[in-house]
Formats: sequence, structure tokens, C-alpha cells
Amino acid sequence: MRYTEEEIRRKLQLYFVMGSNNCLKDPEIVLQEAIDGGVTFFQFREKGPGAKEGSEKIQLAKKLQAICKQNGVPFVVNDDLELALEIDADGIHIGQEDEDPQKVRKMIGDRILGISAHNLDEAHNAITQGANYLGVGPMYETVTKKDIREVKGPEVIVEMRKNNLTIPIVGIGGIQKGLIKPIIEAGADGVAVISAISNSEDPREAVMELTEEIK
Ligand code: FQP
Ligand code: MG
Repeated sequence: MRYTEEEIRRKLQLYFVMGSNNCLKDPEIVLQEAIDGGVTFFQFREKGPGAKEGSEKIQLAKKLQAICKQNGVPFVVNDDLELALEIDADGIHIGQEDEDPQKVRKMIGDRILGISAHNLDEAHNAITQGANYLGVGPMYETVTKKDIREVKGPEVIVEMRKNNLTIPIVGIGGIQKGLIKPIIEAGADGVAVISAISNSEDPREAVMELTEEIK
């Protein structure tokens, strides 16, 4: 492993997920400001209306990856296995409708594999298939992603911990200021956010406010 389980767990504290279409300003500036504020993990999620494709997507990925590298922040690619390998990302995040986890594991070797899980069953399967962390949600209603499952709240993380799942977990979905404590108390190691940071005029300040709630 390039990162140990405990390093992943620690760095998942505040996980920023972002693509250019989530940003009010230049994504490089948004990412740098978010890291200055204290973001500890990053996922490049370039999808949805207006998302960059092809060489533009690759160029942006490389720029954001460089910023992460300079700051010791793990850089994970959403969905796109080919891109993750081409730029030698630190890992990839896949959901239940994405590529087969066992195939992905074969391709990525010891890079980080994050898998989305919406319930206990999916969590068990993801762990069996070699996940290094779980993204569990949606915690709350969200506007960023349209094709979401039923909102179950932090309780689903409580259930996973009750069933002795020790894998690093982040809660995701609709997480904004004031909504973080219940997720950490449920047993999450951190939270993943998109718009709470990317849609802010001042991403650095937004991150500092979110971090305050995690500690
Ligand atoms: N958790 C996380 C993480 N990142 C994600 N992208 C998802 C969950 C959702 O495939 P998926 O993954 O269900 O949807 P999409 O590919 O549209 O994001 F915890 F890592 F932040
Ligand atoms: Mg996906």
C-alpha cells in the first residue's frame, strides 16, 4: 500500500470532491484555497452538465493532481479507471453502478480503492472486494447529484459500526455546515463534501468552518 489504512482513515477527515462544473471560480484556485483551509483528501469528479472531456479533462486532472501532490493530499479519480491509471492517481472511487471492483483492483494494484455503499449488504460486499474505504450516503438531501438513492441519514453508519465494520468510512450527500456532528458521532472517520466548499465564495473559510465541527 502506498497509504496505510490508518493514514487513509486519518486523511479522510475532510474529503473534498469536485469537478470544474461545481466551481464558482477556477477549479485550481478553489482546490488550493480548500487545501489552505485544511482539506485532507481530494476526489476529481468531472461529470454532469458542462463537464470537461477528453484531453481537457486530462489536463485539468493533472493540474489538480499537482496541487494535491505539493500539499500531501491524496488524489483520487471518480469513475474513470483509464484516467486514474494514465496519470498515476493515488486511487479511484467507484459506485455500485460503476466498473467491477475486482477488475479495478487488478488494474490499480496497491492504489486506493474507494467504494460507495448505501447499506450494510453493500458495505460487506465492498470490503470483500477489497475496498480501502467506503463512501456512505446520501446522508441528507442533495442538489449536486440527481441519481441518488434513498436518504437514510447517519443511522446507516451506526448500523455498519454495530456490525463490527472497522474500515475507514466517510459520510457523503448534502453535508453542509451544522450537519456534521451526527455523522462523526455515528462512527464516520470523516465527511465528503462538494458544494459546501466548491460553491462558496471563500472555499478556505468554508473548509475552516466545516473542520471546526469535525474536531
Ligand atoms: N462517496 C464518495 C466519497 N464519492 C462518490 N463519488 C460517491 C460516494 C458516489 O458512483 P457513485 O459514487 O454512486 O456516484 P458518482 O460517480 O456520480 O459520484 F466518499 F469518496 F467521497
Ligand atoms: Mg460513480
